[in-house]
Amino acid sequence: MRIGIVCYPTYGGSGVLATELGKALADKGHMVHFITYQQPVRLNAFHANIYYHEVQVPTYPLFDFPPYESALSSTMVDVILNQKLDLLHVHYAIPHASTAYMAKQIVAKQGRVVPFITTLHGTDITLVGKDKTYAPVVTFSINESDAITAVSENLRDETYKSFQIEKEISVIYNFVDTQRFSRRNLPHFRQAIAPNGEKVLLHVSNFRKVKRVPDVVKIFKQVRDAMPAKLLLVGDGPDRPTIECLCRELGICEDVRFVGKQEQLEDVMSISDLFILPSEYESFGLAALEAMASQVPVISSNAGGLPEINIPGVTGYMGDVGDTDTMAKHAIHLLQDEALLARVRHGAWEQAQRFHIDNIIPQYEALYEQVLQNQRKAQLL
Ligand code: GMT
Repeated sequence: MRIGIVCYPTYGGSGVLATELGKALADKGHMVHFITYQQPVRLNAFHANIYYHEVQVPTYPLFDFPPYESALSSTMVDVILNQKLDLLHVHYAIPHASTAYMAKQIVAKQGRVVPFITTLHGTDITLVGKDKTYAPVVTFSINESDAITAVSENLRDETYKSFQIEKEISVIYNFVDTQRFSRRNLPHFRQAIAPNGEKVLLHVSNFRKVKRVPDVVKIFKQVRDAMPAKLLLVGDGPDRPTIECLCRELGICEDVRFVGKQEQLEDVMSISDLFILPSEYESFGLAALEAMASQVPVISSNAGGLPEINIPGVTGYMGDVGDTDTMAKHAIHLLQDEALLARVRHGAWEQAQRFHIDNIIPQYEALYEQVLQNQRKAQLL
């Protein structure tokens, strides 16, 4: 198949997932065309079946807001026609679903029928999409999609609750490349981070409010009071100054390391003992899954889709949003009991196998086939 993938190219989970999906489809022989305003972060090596089309947004003194959506739709049209795409798969509803709808209408005028699939990722529904300034367009463009997927049952249910959706939403979970995210022994790296045998706690995110990174710091403070420990904070974002202030207030700066945006995440996960994700909402929690594949148990909140992947006592533990005491208590208990820790590490690894890339990619391929078949049937009518 010739597939166009549209996503945010930055460090967000939706862009990561879309890029990994495109790479996996290319490995299986499909021709994959990424249409984004910047090279996606995980698209970092040459692949014979992968093409990249940059969306250029020309500006003009009249524009306070350069019309990105128009530029994106026009680029989609260009790629559909010139690369003979069979379908478009857009990730994150805003504005990708409405721009795909526009592109579909434009090429239809030229006799080309190109279906589009929208994958809902989380904040496009639960935070931004619900806002009444966007909701009518989001509702319309989701309903106009030829197929809709959500990355967890929770996100599917939230979408039905928040919008008037007339179509079926299929759940296709996030996936992990368990070859890449498999625990490796990296003694020098571990020694550099935890020179005196300290436990290593890890958090990875875009440091937005929804991630509640200050809660990570509060949980860590309690763990560090109970045992020697280090905290690695991977990523960056708007809450960083607040987080740094909190570390200073709590007097734990020397044990907290901000390591910025990391591409070699698998290495960081390989030297970690616990992954902390106390989010206000998480449709799935891709980073937690990557941690599990690396045999790192997860201490998380029980928000959104997290209970669908983090099983208490098996892969980690959960607490209510904001209940840092409970999450810290679980973390300390787990880290102090070596036998339990070994069991939960194995449980986390086993759980990650359920979301193995080889189990999930065929679900997307089957959906594409179904959509193309529906389109052929509709053309015969
Ligand atoms: O939260 C992020 O890291 C960004 C966000 C995005 O859409 O870029 O991630 C969402 O999509 C991921 C991939 O499907 C999910 O694993 C995350 O749980 C989800 N984030 C939220 O729901 C807050």
